[in-house]
Amino acid sequence: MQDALNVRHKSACPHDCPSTCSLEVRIDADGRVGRINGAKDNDYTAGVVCAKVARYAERIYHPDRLSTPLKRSGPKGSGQFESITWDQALDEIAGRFKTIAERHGPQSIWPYHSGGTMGVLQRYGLDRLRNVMGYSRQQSTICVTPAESGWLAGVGKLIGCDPREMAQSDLIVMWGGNPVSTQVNIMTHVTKARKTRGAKFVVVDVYRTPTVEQADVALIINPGTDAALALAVMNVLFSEGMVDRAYLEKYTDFDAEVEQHIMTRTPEWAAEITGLTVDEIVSFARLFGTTPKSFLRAGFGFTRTRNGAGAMHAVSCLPAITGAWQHEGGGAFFLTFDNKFWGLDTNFLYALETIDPDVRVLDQSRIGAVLCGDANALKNGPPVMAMLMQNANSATVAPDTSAVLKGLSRDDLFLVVHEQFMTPTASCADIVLPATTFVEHEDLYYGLGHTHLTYGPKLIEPIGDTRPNSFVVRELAKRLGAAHPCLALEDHELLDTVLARGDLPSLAELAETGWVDRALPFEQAHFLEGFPQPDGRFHFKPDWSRVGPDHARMPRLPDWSTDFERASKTHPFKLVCPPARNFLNSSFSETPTGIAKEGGPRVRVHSDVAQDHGVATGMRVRIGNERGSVVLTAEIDDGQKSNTLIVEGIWPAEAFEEKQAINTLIGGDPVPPNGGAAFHDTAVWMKVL
Ligand SMILES: Nc1nc2c(c(=O)[nH]1)N[C@H]1C(S)=C(S)[C@@H](COP(=O)(O)OP(=O)(O)OC[C@H]3O[C@@H](n4cnc5c(=O)[nH]c(N)nc54)[C@H](O)[C@@H]3O)O[C@H]1N2
Ligand SMILES: Nc1nc2c(c(=O)[nH]1)N[C@H]1C(S)=C(S)[C@@H](COP(=O)(O)OP(=O)(O)OC[C@H]3O[C@@H](n4cnc5c(=O)[nH]c(N)nc54)[C@H](O)[C@@H]3O)O[C@H]1N2
Ligand code: SF4
Ligand SMILES: [Mo]
Repeated sequence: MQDALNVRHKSACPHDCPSTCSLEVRIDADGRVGRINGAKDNDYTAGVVCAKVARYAERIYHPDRLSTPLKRSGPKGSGQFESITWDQALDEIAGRFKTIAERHGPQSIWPYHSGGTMGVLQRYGLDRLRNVMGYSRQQSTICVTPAESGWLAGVGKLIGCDPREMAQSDLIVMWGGNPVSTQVNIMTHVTKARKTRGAKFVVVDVYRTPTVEQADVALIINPGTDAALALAVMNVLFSEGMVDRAYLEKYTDFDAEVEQHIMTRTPEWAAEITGLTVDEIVSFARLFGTTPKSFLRAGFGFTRTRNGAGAMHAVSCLPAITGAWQHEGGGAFFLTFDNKFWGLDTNFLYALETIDPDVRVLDQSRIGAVLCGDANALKNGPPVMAMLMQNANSATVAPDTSAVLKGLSRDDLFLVVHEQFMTPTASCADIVLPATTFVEHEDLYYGLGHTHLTYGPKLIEPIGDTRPNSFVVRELAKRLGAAHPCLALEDHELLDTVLARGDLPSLAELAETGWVDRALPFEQAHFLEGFPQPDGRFHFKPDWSRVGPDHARMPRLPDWSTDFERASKTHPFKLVCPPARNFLNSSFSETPTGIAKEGGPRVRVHSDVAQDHGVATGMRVRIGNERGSVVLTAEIDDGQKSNTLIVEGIWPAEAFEEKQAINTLIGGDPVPPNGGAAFHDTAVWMKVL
């Protein structure tokens, strides 16, 4: 605890944003958190944070913060609760968990965490309790899995070139991401390259985002067609001789079969699929093929579709063909999400050695199907009868929201939600526990979009009677008889221990420096010593069976797959639901500034369609499919292809006229080969109201 007032303290942003900014948090003279800035001396953050975190005090001191444990006093979902003490709450949870485990087996209890905080302790620390008790495990698929699958298929590990190298690039390709809104620090490094080297900035997206507005070249394509564009670019690279054959020979599994296949995927073929012109494709390919220092920065967005893993794989082939990986400022980066890279002793932190491999692993994204008793989603095991949810607002963010709400509201489900706010998920709970925010507890944070491991200390006392996630885990462990050395340590001791066991700086040192930079040496980050694959090569012909169980649906060679939700006569539009700039997933949709800036749920409709349908800005429209329908306000905008509809932001159901949130329309079927949700892959119809 640091008690100096009127001073800036080092911290880290806890949110699910790959920027993981190093922060300077001002504690004002009255002991309250004031303005938050980006750390100037961290060369990735470089003094910049997004506006929503700069005004974080609005969230910390929000009058609606949960401040005491609550017990349901009315019917499920009625929102009627009474205050209870922490002891009462914890005793009741432990008692119910014991009875349920005796009656239905420990696997009928499903501890569940998501990305509300990304701290290594406060997010994943729940796994300690789960592992020691033999409760059902969680496959965390809601965010990165389709992208990860595609990257692992070719590259082999979630590591890549240092993103700070973008400043040394002559061409930066932002593929399927919107960093101006979703990880603003990328733009700092892009801007440097543009200013100092005149670098070109290309963005591939499906609508005119704030990032597209800053691009030199914007490629606006039909949703789900990225692999076709990537293949056609490869085709031009080969037909115009912009290929590094020596590199392909030395570092990849490239062969004649791959080349012949690529030669069938012409710009004409891709133009038809993507909606781009042949010229647009060819000139982008030429720019890429003639710029050695080209940096491919892959986003998540283009992979949130049923053919998304294949799209990531196809896109990741591009720098292997030109050999861009060899150059400083060249190559590619997606995410640094690799245990060995970060170096913490996660075995100890999460009691991993206590895992019983026979315990089933339930898919986080299929929470609706799991709770509604789908045998396949339950892995043919017992029904889930109890849950403890931390950092998760599944009632709003998960796909197939109708099933999620039905499941969370089951009378025979004992639901505990640990939250900062009374979210739609918490409203369904039997017990609601009030949670601290990041300045009220301590943690370590992986910089998933860069290479810093950053420390966030406890800076203020918890608001009201809030407690960190780790407190709940420890207290339940005591009451349930879960014994493991990691559960016996206080947060500070535990973090210090896993740092020491990982040969990293101590917590005291990190408190001084703020972070440790885990960047790899150039040769390793550029895979000049080989790719992290069993044969040391980049794979054009991936072994998808090593990536996930549903591998039979994956193309054997890099390719565009038609295996996704395509527009049809009855569902003529493709709906894409990307993040809102002023929210962070569902978080900040409770802060007045966030709400005011975003305005309300809106759907962007192209003017060609608007004319045909008689829609104008401000009119109410209903969009839907067999999963349900939602009512939104139309906004005419020609930033996307005419059959694409855009709805930004994961608004709570109550923001919608009929109290149906947008994810009602999104399918809960897992994305091949290893799961994940297809948030941007939905075919819908539209009616004017
Ligand atoms: N339509 C649509 N849906 C999407 C997406 C999309 O692009 N479009 N994106 C998807 C993606 S990528 C993701 S990652 C998921 C995110 O889904 P979630 O991780 O569920 O969403 P968040 O809003 O980030 O955080 C959930 C909750 O965590 C709480 N929280 C924050 N810190 C703490 C803490 O320290 N302790 C406790 N107990 N609670 C805390 C917050 O108050 C918040 O309500 O949403 C997915 N859903
Ligand atoms: N302000 C803000 N910041 C955030 C979040 C937030 O909700 N709000 N969420 C955080 C989280 S959890 C994550 S995972 C990251 C996500 O960060 P991003 O990667 O930026 O977000 P995505 O939702 O994955 O969508 C990115 C872009 O992909 C585009 N897209 C959708 N479909 C396609 C397609 O088929 N092809 C192509 N080329 N593009 C497509 C969308 O239009 C969108 O502009 O952002 C994080 N940061
Ligand atoms: S939400 Fe992202 S951009 Fe904003 S402060 Fe946090 S890490 Fe930085
Ligand atoms: Mo995410």
